Formats: sequence, C-alpha cells, structure tokens
Amino acid sequence: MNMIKKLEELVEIAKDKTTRRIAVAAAGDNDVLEAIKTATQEQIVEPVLVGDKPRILEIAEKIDFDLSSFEIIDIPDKREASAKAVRLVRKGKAEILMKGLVSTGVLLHAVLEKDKGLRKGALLSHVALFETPYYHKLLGVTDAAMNVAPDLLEKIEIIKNAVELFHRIGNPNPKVAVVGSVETINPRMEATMHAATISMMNYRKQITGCIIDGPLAIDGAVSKRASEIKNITSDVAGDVDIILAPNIDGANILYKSLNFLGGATSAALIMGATVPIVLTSRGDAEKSKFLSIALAAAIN
Ligand code: COD
Repeated sequence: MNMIKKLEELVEIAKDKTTRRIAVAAAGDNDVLEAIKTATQEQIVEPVLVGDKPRILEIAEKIDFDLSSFEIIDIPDKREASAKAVRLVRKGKAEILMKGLVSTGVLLHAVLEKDKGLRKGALLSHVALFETPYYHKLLGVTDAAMNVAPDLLEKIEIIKNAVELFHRIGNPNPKVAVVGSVETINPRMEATMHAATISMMNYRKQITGCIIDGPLAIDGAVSKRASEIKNITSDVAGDVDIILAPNIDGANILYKSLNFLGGATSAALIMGATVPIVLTSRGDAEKSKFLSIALAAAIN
C-alpha cells in the first residue's frame, strides 16, 4: 500500500475490509451517533451501542438513524457502560472501542484495568493525523490526550505507536521530529535532552522503522525554508511525518490549533491496546469523529 495522502482515502481502505464491529461506551451522544450513522451507511463498521438505551433511541430518532438491526445494551451508568464495552472487545464481540458521552479518564481506566482491560504490555498513547492546506502531506501529532508528562522511555514507546500507525497506512519509514522550543541542546530544557538521546538511539538503530531528528522547533520541523534560514542540516526538517511533543499540553495545543486555526481535518486513535480506540474530544468536528472510526477500521 502506498502512503495515503488524504484522510478520505481511509474510508475506501476500510470499505475494502470486512466490516468491523465497534463497541461504543456511553453511546447516548448526538455527535457520536451521527458519526456512527455515517460509518454504518458507508458500511465500514457495525455498532454495538452500550449506554442509556432510551436516550440512545431518542437521539437516533432525532437524527433519523434506524437502529433496528443493531444491538443496544442498556447500561445508563457510564463507568459500567465503559467496563461492558471493554468486555465486549475482550470477548471478541467487537474489534474497535469508541468513547461516547463519558470522560476520557473513566474510559481509559476501564481500558487500563489489570486483567480486565485491553492492555497488551505496551504503553497506550494517542496519535492524531492531520490534513491541512498548509502542509504537503498528512501530519501526525502525539500524544495530545493520554500520557501527561512522558519520561524518556515513555516517549520512545509513544514514537513506536505513532510509527506503527504510519506503517499501517503505507509509510514504511516515517520521519519523526522530537520538538521543543529550540534546535540546540540546552541541559535546562529536558525536551532537548530527550530529543538528543532519542535521535542518537535512532542513529544507532536502537529505534528502527523511522528516521528521527531532534531537538527541532516546530517551524524547522515543518518548513524547509525555516530550517535553511536556521542552518539546520536534517533529513527530517521540512518533511516531517510525525511530531512528538514534549508533553500533553504541547501536543494538545498543537492539535487544537491545527483544527481551529489551521483549517485542518483530523482523525485520531489510541494505539498500543489490543484494539484501536476511538477517543475523540467534544470539540472535534463530526467529520473528524467519522474519519477516526474509518482510521480504526482501516488499520485493524
Ligand atoms: N499505557 C499503559 N498503561 C498505563 C498507561 C499508559 N499510557 N497509563 C497508566 N497505565 C497503567 C499504570 O501502569 C497502572 O498500572 C494503571 O494503568 C493505572 O495507572 P495510573 O494510576 O497512573 O493511572 P491514572 O489514574 O494516572 O490514569 C491514567 C490516565 C490515562 C487516565 C491518566 O494518565 C490521564 O488522566 N491522562 C489524561 C487524560 C485526559 O485528561 N485527557 C484529556 C485530553 S482529551
């Protein structure tokens, strides 16, 4: 498969596969059900809806979504609904998990629960893909939603998850920028120390399947011109595929800036669990929620 250039291509890839079942935790949410409706119309998923059944039916009627052929499991409590959706995945009754009207923390706790969750020994992390008119290819950003202040080892795991996602969408050797505020190493700036170590680990083939450089500031990472003005010699500068931010705040600000100020469309997943997890935030456009479902189905 060649690397996809547009997020819409995910829909075609997902359609070519057998329809994936998606367990939605606390499904009584307008935007989530809209996205599920589009995804079922496109025949890329078959939903199992867990949550407040009367509320789910009420929304379905309002948005003209015929649920008669889909399973609805009536569990109004959000914590219990999350645990049930996770159990469905564990039992092989769904191949994708999706967050509905439940807080990220509640769902992630169900996912992380020892012996009952969806851990497979790897770190779980969030990866977002952006398509923006201001960049020449899809751009990955990680981790905007799960790991709050990753240490060096966690950053390496976060990179591995993002790289795996890129491999699965047709890029066998993505370029990763470990970003911070500067391109030089400043021992007072931990992000630059981490970036230098991670880059050298890649150079020495301790981390493979990608090309990593850092520290880079975001301008040098995405703009060849900016990197040239700054005299940076780098295989990644100006052509980055994946941005690793120093922490959740940096990644989240970049994520929301791209969507709200950068004219971007996005799709995002939690990687590293036994199945892809769709965990979009309230503010995300319905299109992004649908494309995230398509991404989960396409890579699964
Ligand atoms: N991957 C794998 N295992 C993990 C991870 C991870 N990313 N994080 C925690 N664990 C394991 C731990 O090893 C432990 O065994 C268990 O899970 C519980 O770990 P704690 O006690 O550290 O868990 P918490 O209470 O800190 O919760 C983990 C969350 C992921 C819920 C927490 O990190 C969190 O709240 N992240 C931010 C979520 C958020 O608010 N996002 C908003 C942006 S949309």
